[in-house]
This record gives sequence, structure tokens and C-alpha cells, in this order.
Amino acid sequence: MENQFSLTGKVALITGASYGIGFAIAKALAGAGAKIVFNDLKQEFVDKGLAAYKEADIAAKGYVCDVTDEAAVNQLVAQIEKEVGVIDILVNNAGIIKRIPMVEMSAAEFRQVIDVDLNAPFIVSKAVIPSMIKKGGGKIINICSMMSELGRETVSAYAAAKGGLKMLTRNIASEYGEFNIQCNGIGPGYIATPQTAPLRERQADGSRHPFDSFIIAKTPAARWGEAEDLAGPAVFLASKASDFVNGHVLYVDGGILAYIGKQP
Ligand code: NAP
Ligand code: GCO
Repeated sequence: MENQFSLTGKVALITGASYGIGFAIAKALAGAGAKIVFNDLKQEFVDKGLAAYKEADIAAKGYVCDVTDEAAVNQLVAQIEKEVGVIDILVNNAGIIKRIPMVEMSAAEFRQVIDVDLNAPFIVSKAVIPSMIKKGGGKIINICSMMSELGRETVSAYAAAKGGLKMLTRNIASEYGEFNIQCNGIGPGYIATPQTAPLRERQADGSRHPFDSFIIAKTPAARWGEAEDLAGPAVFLASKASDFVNGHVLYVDGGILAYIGKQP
């Protein structure tokens, strides 16, 4: 059974993985034996990530690449295939959020979120699938969200993107399943990372941010998730253990989607 979860000899590309959820998933995949490759927007963050991987005793390779730039992504994939090997596992993790009331959001801001959170997973998946087919199969894991299922104020672009990413996941599964490519999603709940730091900031009087208290009441586990909570689910979806799981979004949310919320 241990062999079912082994990633020894596999090459894993995790996008936007200098820190946060991407970094935690990369560490987990490395722990199961995968060779780690990651990218970030700036050399400064790639270097920061390389230092963090080194500290975790992971010999990762990092590249500067904007995942929304198709030419840059195609060049990145070609460079990885030349320097490391064909990508066996792709984790489309890079993402942004803009919390702006919809009627105050510009079309440019809306498009920017869609570009990173939905168009980029399309671009990167399209770049890696041909070599996966030639190699006999592969794994694609799209990092979805509670907002793949639910809406909330100020996150219209993000919810539209993550809802679309759920359907892109199902479509890649449908179109490439016959080539032994499994494409699944991970839907994290509310995870304590830089992206959600504004929602957890302590108030001037030292009390919890109202949204922080709200999430605690909405989560049966009564806590925010840690990026490490995603480690096991990621290894599962990257390994042989999930070879007959396709088009599924695995919600790792402490039970939020199952729960009406604690009475105030
Ligand atoms: P984060 O801390 O904001 O990290 C996002 C990463 O993506 C950063 O390394 C960022 O690079 C990179 N990135 C952004 N735009 C990029 C681009 N155009 N090209 C390359 N890299 C880019 O976010 P996180 O909380 O770890 O979230 C990671 C993923 O999980 C996102 O897709 C997010 O939507 C999703 N998610 C997060 C939560 C949560 O509660 N935190 C829950 C559900 C889903 P820079 O540092 O250079 O900007
Ligand atoms: C927000 C949060 C969420 C989380 C995550 C939940 O503003 O509501 O940022 O969107 O990031 O996506 O799954």
C-alpha cells in the first residue's frame, strides 16, 4: 500500500510555490519522493523559495515565470523538460484575489483575477498535457476553493474564476482521461496564509477580526486550516492511489461545506 502513495522518480511542477499553500504541497510531494520544480513572478521570491526549500532539505529548482504569459509558460515547460525531465505532476496553485464590491470593481481588475486564477491553469495544463500523453499519463491538480461552490460579498471575480476552475478540472478529466491523465481539484477551506492575512488581523482592542470569528463559527473543526492540512490530500491526488479518481474536487475545509454554522 505504501507504494501506492510513492512519487519516487516523478517530476512535479507547482506554480506560485515560493511560500503558502504551494510551498506546503511541494514539501509534501517531495516527502513522497517527487523532484520539485516551482515558479514565481519575481527572482526575489524564487530565491526566497529556494532558501526555504533548502532549509527543508529539498533540492527544488525554481524559475521566474508569469503563469498568465503563454509564451513564457511554454518556454518554462520546455526548459524543465530539458533540465529536469517531463512533468508528471502539475499543481496549478498560483492565484490572486481582489476583495472589491462588484459594482466598484473595474473590468480590468475582474479580468486580472480571471487571468491568473482561471486562464493560467488552462495555459499551463495545455503546455504539459502533450508530454504527459507521450509519457503514458500524468496528474493535474487544480487548487480550487470554497468559492468554487459558494459566493460571498466582494469576491465576484475570484468566485467566477474558481467556479470555472472546477469545470475546467472536470473538462480536462473528460477530454484526457483516456490517456491516463487524472485531473482533480483540491478545494481548501479557509487556510492561514498571506492571502488570508487581512481576514485574520487582530482588531485595535486585541479582539479577533469579525471575519476570523465568522470562519471559526462556520467551520466544524472550529479553526482555520494550516497549509500543511493539504499535504496528505495532495499526495493522494498526485499518486497511483488516485488513478481511478478523475474530475473530482476534494474539499479540505474542516467541514465548512457540510455545516450551517454555529448559532451566534
Ligand atoms: P498566496 O499566499 O497569495 O500565494 C500565491 C502565490 O501565487 C504567490 O507565490 C504568488 O507569487 C503566486 N502568483 C500569483 N500570481 C502569479 C502569476 N501571475 N505567476 C506566477 N505566480 C503567481 O496564496 P495562498 O493562500 O498560498 O493560495 C494559493 C492558492 O490556493 C491560490 O490559488 C488560492 O486561490 C488558493 N486558495 C487559498 C485559500 C486560503 O485560504 N489561503 C483557500 C482556498 C484556495 P508572488 O508572491 O510573486 O505574488
Ligand atoms: C475570502 C478568502 C477565500 C479563501 C479561499 C476559501 O476572501 O473569502 O480569501 O476566498 O481564500 O478561497 O476557500
